[in-house]
Amino acid sequence: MPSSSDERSLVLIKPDAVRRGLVGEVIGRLERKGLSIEAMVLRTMDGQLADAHYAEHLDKPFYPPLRQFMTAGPLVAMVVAGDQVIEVVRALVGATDGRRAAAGTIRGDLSLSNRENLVHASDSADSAKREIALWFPELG
Ligand code: FUP
Repeated sequence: MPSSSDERSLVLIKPDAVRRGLVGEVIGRLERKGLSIEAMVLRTMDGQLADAHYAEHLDKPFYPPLRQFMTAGPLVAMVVAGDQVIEVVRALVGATDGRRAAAGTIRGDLSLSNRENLVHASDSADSAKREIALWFPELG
C-alpha cells in the first residue's frame, strides 16, 4: 500500500464545476483536508487528450457523451499531494453517480448526475502516474 506523504493524484475540476462557479468550493475542500496543490492549470481538453485520459472507457456506450461534456469548456487540472492522497481524495469526491454518492462528499453534496459529477481523481498509483504524465509532462 502506498503511504508516502508525497504521493500524488491527478485531479480535474470538470467543466460543470467551472461553469457552476464551484472551483473554489472544490479546492477549499482539498486544502482544508490538508492536501497540497503542486501544479494547477485552467485549460480546455481536446478530443485527443480526452481519448488518452479515458483510454479505459473508449469502447463504453457512455464515452461519446462523456467526451462531448469534457471537451465543451474549460476545466482545472491539478496535481495534488499528501499522505495517501489517492485514497483520501477518492473518499472526499464520493461515488461516481452524484445521486448515490454519500452526503458529505463533493459529488454527494453538489451533483445530481452520473456524468456531470464535478471532479475526476486518479484511482490508483499507476493511473496517477499515467495521468500526470499526460497533463503535466514537465513534472516527469
Ligand atoms: P470515477 O472513477 O468515479 O470518476 O468513475 P469511472 O472511472 O467509472 O468513470 C469515469 C467517468 O465516466 C465518470 F466520472 C463519469 C463518466 N461515466 C458516465 O458518464 N456514465 C457512466 O455510466 C459511468 C461513468
